[in-house]
Amino acid sequence: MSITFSQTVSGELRDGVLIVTIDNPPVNAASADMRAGLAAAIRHAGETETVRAAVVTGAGRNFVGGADIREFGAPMAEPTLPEVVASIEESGKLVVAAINGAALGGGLEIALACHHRIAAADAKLGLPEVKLGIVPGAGGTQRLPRLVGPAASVELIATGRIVSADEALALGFVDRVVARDPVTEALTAARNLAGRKLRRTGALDVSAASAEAVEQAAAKALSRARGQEAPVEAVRLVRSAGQRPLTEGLADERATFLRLRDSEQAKALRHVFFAERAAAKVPGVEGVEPRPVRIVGVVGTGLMGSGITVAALGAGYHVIAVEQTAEAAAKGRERISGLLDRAMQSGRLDAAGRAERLARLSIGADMAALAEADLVIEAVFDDPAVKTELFRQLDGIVRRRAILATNTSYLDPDVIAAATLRPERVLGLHFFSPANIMRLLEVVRCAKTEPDVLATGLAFARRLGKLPVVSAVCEGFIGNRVFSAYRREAEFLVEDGALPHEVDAAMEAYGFAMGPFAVSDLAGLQIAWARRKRQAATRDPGERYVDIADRLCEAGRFGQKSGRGWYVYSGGKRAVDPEVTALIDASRAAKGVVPRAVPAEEIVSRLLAAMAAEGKAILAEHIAERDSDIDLVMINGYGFPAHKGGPMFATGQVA
Ligand code: 3H9
Repeated sequence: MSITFSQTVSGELRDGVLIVTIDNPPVNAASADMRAGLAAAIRHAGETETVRAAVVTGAGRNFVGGADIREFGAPMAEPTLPEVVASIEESGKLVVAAINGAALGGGLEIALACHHRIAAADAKLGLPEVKLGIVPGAGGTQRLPRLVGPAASVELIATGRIVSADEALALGFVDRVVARDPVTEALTAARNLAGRKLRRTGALDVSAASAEAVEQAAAKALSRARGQEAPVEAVRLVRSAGQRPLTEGLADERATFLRLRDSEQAKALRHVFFAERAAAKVPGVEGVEPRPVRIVGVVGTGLMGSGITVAALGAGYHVIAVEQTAEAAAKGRERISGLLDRAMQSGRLDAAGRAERLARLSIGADMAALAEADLVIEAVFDDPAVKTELFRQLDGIVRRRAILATNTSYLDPDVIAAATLRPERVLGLHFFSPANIMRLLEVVRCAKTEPDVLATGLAFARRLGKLPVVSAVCEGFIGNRVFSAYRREAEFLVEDGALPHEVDAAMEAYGFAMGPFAVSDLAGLQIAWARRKRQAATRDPGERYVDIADRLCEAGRFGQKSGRGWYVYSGGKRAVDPEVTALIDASRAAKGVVPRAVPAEEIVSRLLAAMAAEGKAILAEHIAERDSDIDLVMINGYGFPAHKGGPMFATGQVA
């Protein structure tokens, strides 16, 4: 017999056990209706004599994806999640969580309050609240330490890391992992455990951990938190869990959660969360079936090509990599194995994984090998003649349905596509370096790219674990174009009177890992110099132009690699170089500019405004689909701090 507790929660009594199913698509979020239904179900179990125990599970692929983030802007309706969670923990009847899929945030908090937890092997568990600029608000910071200790809790909660069911079992916050159907297993557990003393998580002591371990976990998590408040608060709350009664810890956690929920950082991170989901919706491609891709061809195994190869191998593809000569191919193989070695050193890969990946790679100097590939990505030198010739050649080698992608940063992919007989199968896949690590992938829709070709590019990017953002064709696509505007304004600031290190310091204080001049030095000044020279003939003479970077290049200062650029480098450390300051002075004097002090606030606001203005132009030209796509590109490809929401959000341009 089925019992309806609310629109999203129902129950079924089986052999004295009430199976409570949460069915609130798409992710079973803890909405007001769901909370009311779950509370009613637990009450029903407690009050009904024929019910010996309850099992809580989710319908579909998720257990509970967390609190309903869409409700965060409005006042919370009763019952609150902490109230529901408390009613589960305090229930007089056994409650077992059958974790069938993702148990995240408030979803995991529900599970932690249950008296026993059984997870499906493919379930994902975690408290990712810090990624939304908040801390767990329904007991996560107080109950997790009671199950796994403070050091592991600090690591999990302050980073928001999501773990597999096996890891959750090893850590101690699930009791059992089953290959299939956790509900059946939970029913058995419910029958076995019903009537015995309930194990209430909140009543457990926080195990003593070495202060050093907690300290280390906190330092590591916070080193990546630059300027974000939530991880700091998460660490504080977890630390306090063992030092005061549960009720006090819960009250502090709740107050902190409510305060952070309304913070600017949380608003910005919510924007980023929904921006990522919006970016997946590409007009004209929804419902379009991608072409099957099993074998990926990569032309060129330099820095980019080898990174792309490693990313594709990591996603399970077979890769055919091609170089111009056998020697270059041998070097490419070395580079690729080197990247895999590094992944092993950092613990991301084991020896068996490395061997298995290399077994899926073939590398040589024969272009004809690409006849087997379903998708070929070129990552050769960014020269128009080289690329168009290559595409012409590839056109005659690959299968009819194979897709051709260019990784160009600045060349016009429409021109490259036009060199082929089938431009409709050409698109841009603009990876960011290092391509095996960076999450952003600009998927460039050329004038003639067919919808299923674009859909294939998007599906490929997702399988690589990347965040694809679609861009139409323009000089630099979304990212480099906005970044150029940023860099240009940074140079205006220097010409006006700021010094490069002052500009960098202001942006680093804002939240960037590196300011624009430090980034230029890291990337190298030559590519931008070449581009400026290319554009010189068509540049509007009335346009403001700062020639300091040209002077630096003429002086052989190409950035960090040459030991000198905007800064001088020794032992990897940057320092202000008086020679550069003199060069800047001379350039200002030549233009009759009297330098003035530029305050940090002006530096930040002008640089944000420059990015946003370019973003608006990009939208007006239909290069980007939506303002939030621009924010995602700048956050994931250019180090814009996520907790500031991206340049469009930060300047109030987002609708
Ligand atoms: C929290 O729990 C606070 C508590 O501690 C305290 C409370 C008091 N709410 O990602 P997908 C939407 S904070 C509302 O593509 P998948 C999403 O926008 C929360 N909506 O699916 C999208 O909508 P649309 C902590 C949500 O299968 C649709 O669902 N939890 C929520 O690839 C599909 O999303 C998290 O941070 C939500 N919580 O992945 C987990 N979640 O179709 C956040 C998703 O209109 N969620 N939506 O664009 C996830 O990580 C993934 O969605 C999940 C499923 C892994 C669950």
